[in-house]
Amino acid sequence: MFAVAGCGGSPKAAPGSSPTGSQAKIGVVSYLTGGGAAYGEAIRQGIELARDEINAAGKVKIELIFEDSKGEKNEAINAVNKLIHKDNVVGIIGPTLSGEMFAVGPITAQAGVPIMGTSITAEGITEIGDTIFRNSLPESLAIPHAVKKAKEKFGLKKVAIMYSNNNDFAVSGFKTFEQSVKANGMEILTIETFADKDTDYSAQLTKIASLKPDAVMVAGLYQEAALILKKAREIGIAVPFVGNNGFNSPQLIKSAGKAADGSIVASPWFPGKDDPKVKQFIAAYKAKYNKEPDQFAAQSYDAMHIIALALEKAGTTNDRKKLKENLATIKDFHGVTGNFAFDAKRNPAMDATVLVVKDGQFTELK
Ligand code: 1QQ
Repeated sequence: MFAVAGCGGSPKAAPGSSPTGSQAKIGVVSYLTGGGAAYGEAIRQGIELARDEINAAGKVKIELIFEDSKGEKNEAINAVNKLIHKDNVVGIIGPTLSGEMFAVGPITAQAGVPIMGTSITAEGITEIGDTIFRNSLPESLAIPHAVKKAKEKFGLKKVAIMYSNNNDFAVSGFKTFEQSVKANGMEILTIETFADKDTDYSAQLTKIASLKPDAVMVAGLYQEAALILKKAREIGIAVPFVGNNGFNSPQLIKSAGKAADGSIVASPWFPGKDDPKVKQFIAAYKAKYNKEPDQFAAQSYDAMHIIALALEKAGTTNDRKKLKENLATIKDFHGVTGNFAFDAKRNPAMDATVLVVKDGQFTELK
């Protein structure tokens, strides 16, 4: 099927490596068009800003090849196959969604190509194979913070939970919510499901309203979450909403407007941090894109720098195995999302801040 790889004029690569050259070719699979494009766009911008800085510093030269997955598993699979077999990339950043990584992870593991998610948070991701990395905080580390903080702050006793049941990240987030709510001694009044791209949430929310919960936990992406928030506020559900990683895009606030106020979410990114590195990143991002970076931009910016550092340590631009081995050794990286290290399972070990949307802005929930 991939007989085309290696012929057609491109230099032939040794097995397990991409063609020799002074630039390291990195593939990026991102959700660039469609309902979740604000995630992918932020990711693309963070990576490109980091690439510019890396190339200007000159220790390693990076060439990026972007592929749009449209948030679809099949598109992500096609993209990854092209990047591995046709473009001969040394490593891949992405994809955007956990479901996409469950689809492409086994392909990259089989090919021995390191791949790093910058936004992927479901349980079980790095277990796919030892070439799979992520610098995004798993839900199992983020959600419990948000649930605990919300309980303390708002005296929560009984909650409702909603989640998208055809989205791997949301299903995983739901399980973590459920455990976390129980661990904090709260009662679950009801569990309601929906599906990605649903537009009508009246049935679930009418039921939830009748049960009078102290808060609603939602595991989903911003497109669906924004509609849920709007409908909930419209029918008089005024309680806090605790979201998972899907809530971390400012697009949630843009789409839901006032209805987003009172949304709580944990994130490793907080632009108000008193850290010169964070300030410098925000200034550079604003200068390049004329807007504030969000969590997804910050995580992908860090990811690109982490990969460049690993390439530098490995002394290679094309050896996939060396890149993989050196990535695993990164333990002391200080990024804009905080102090970063890969743990033994190639997940990040880092802290989260609990945020709440207030007057249309993410602020720290203290
Ligand atoms: C995942 C996520 C999404 C919110 C990324 C956009 O965390 O799919 O794992």
